[in-house]
Amino acid sequence: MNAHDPLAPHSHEPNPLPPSPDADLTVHFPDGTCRCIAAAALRSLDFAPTDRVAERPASAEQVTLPNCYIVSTGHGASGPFAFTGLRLLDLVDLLWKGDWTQVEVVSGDGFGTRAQRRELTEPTTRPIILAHTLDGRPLSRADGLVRLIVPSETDDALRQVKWVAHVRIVSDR
Ligand SMILES: Nc1nc2c(c(=O)[nH]1)N[C@H]1C(S)=C(S)[C@@H](COP(=O)(O)O)O[C@H]1N2
Ligand SMILES: [Mo]
Repeated sequence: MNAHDPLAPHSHEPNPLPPSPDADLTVHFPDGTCRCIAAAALRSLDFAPTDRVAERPASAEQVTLPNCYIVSTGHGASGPFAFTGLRLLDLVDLLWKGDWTQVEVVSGDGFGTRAQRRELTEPTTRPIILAHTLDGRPLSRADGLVRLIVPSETDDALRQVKWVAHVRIVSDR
């Protein structure tokens, strides 16, 4: 158990330093199992079908969101950026067919956010994505490597999680 809960409110002073060179992502399932996904597989969408999900959902594709800003009250904003990545919803649908109610996304430096199922499934042209590409180029480790982009969050950048290390699919039921 971490001394500090990464999903609890935290300071919005950004951490400029990547926590580790390792960028692989661990996806944790509601049944207690987990699966390691290489950052490269997010780009190619070439993960082997699991025993849980036989086929890739028709919607799984790379999405580019133009005009993204990383806005932080007190220390300015940067952008516009075009981030490309996989919808968080598509990652879940690719890997888990059972019940789920929310998804927690936590970085290697202990910073995280959660999204409720409703937020992920509502139709929108600006979905939450796991971005691996910034303005057409792979995200550098310093820029986050794999970064959650939440277009609806335009305040303290608290949901724009860099260095995503864990995606936890949670079922309350
Ligand atoms: N992993 C991680 N992600 C993070 C943070 C952090 O400390 N660690 N800080 C957040 C905050 S408060 C801000 S303002 C932005 C800063 O993003 P930037 O470094 O790309 O400007 O990252 C957000 N994402
Ligand atoms: Mo921030």
